[in-house]
Amino acid sequence: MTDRSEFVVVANRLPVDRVNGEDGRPSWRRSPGGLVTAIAPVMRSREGVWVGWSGAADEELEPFQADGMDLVPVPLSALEVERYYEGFSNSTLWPLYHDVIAPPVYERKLWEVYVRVNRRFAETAAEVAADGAVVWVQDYHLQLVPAMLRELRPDLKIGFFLHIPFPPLELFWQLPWRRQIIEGLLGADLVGFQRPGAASNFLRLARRLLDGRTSGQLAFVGDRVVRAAAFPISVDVRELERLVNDPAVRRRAEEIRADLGGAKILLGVDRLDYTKGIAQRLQAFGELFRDGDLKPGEATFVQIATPSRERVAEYRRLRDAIEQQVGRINGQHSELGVPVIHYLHTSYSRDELAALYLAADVMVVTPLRDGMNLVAKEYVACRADHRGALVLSEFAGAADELKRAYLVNPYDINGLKSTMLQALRAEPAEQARRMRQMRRRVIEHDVDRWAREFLTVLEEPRHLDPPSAR
Ligand code: GDG
Repeated sequence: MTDRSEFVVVANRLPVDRVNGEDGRPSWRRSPGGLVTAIAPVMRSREGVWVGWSGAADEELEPFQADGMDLVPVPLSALEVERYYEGFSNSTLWPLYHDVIAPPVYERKLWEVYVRVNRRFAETAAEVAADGAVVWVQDYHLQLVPAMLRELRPDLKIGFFLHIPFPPLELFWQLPWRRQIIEGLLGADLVGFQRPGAASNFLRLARRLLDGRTSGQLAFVGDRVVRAAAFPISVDVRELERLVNDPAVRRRAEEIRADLGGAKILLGVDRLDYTKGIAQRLQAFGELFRDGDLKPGEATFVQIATPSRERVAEYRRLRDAIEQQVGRINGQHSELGVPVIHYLHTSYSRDELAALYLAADVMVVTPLRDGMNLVAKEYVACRADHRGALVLSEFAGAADELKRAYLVNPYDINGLKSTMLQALRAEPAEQARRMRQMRRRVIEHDVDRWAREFLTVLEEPRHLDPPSAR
């Protein structure tokens, strides 16, 4: 692959995972997940390339093709993985952007490597982009790329999308490198967020830090205009409907129900992350047994906790705490052969997840802060039968759209308890009424639409004057 491309995606990870074939030779398989599904058709129609890291440290790979996509690997050394990825991205930015639920680490040596790695991504993107190409940069790992890339290639149209929340000024102000991050993002023509509040937080910071002017969604930076707006991400509804229509998946859902002995099933599916509110929901569930509202065998909680960022200390502590909590609750309330919580620290196939969604009476999604939360939307997309209930945190971006969920404040344990009971005891007609409305929203606003809307706004010709000139 030598040609430069009209459409470039830049993300921390390439959209493929390495798999070892039966002959022991490695090959690549497309990673599951909405982002790749949404962007793959655009990649194909525009002959796009994807710039990202392969996932293995100290590996130099030539550009390659996989699943019909042109991929350009960016190498990272083991030290860079530690300081840029586990360090600045996941120990500084992730907790800071999620309401400082865990204390962010501010260390200069992490920042220095974040800058160095962002520059490498920007340089690679600059090499592969054709004249006037559209470049779409993804997420918090790469917030300096837009400005670095603009410096190298002023001809490009640059979009940036942040998948996680963007904090209010009062929190963002802690960051020793706050100005550099805002300047980095303002290198884009369009900065997309999950929620309108995040876009406002960003515009307020741009005004305050750079003495800039803003008007509505626009920030005026020198002779440039930058737009900041919300583009709530969504799921691939068609793929999920295909999964739940598969007879094998339906049989599996029945099998799960039978294995759990006819108990009502509450389900949690999360990366094991301190932002997801797993401890709060388990505490509330345990107390329902303590109070005598539920009996073992009547209801059971299935918590899938997908292993995540296990080299970051905060995540190891979280795992220990959750596992201790599950042990305590089961120890106190289970009966022989009838555990009240089924805790599974592993990752499952999409088919198994779909079967679990189908089997669950109540889906419990209680993050303390979440950019969007796709699990909530996946559950809704899977319930074409209009059964099941969704308990959803007000602090997930998805709450803006899924207004007919049973909305909760996950910090309010009594509120969580009563809402989980209410959802468990809802009449089928009430479940159907709520589910129908939520489904309408998710079906109309799927992940294709998310990508299309972002790119349409990014590419629309603009004749905008600063507000003073109007
Ligand atoms: C970030 C933001 C935003 C989970 N376990 C397994 C598995 N999953 C899949 C789910 C879902 C995805 O992973 C998780 O997405 P979420 O949105 O729930 O959360 P984050 O990972 O934190 O994602 C978030 C998102 O980016 C997109 O912008 O919504 O707010 O934090 O699709 O189904 N998939 C498989 N096996 C598992 O065990 N195959």
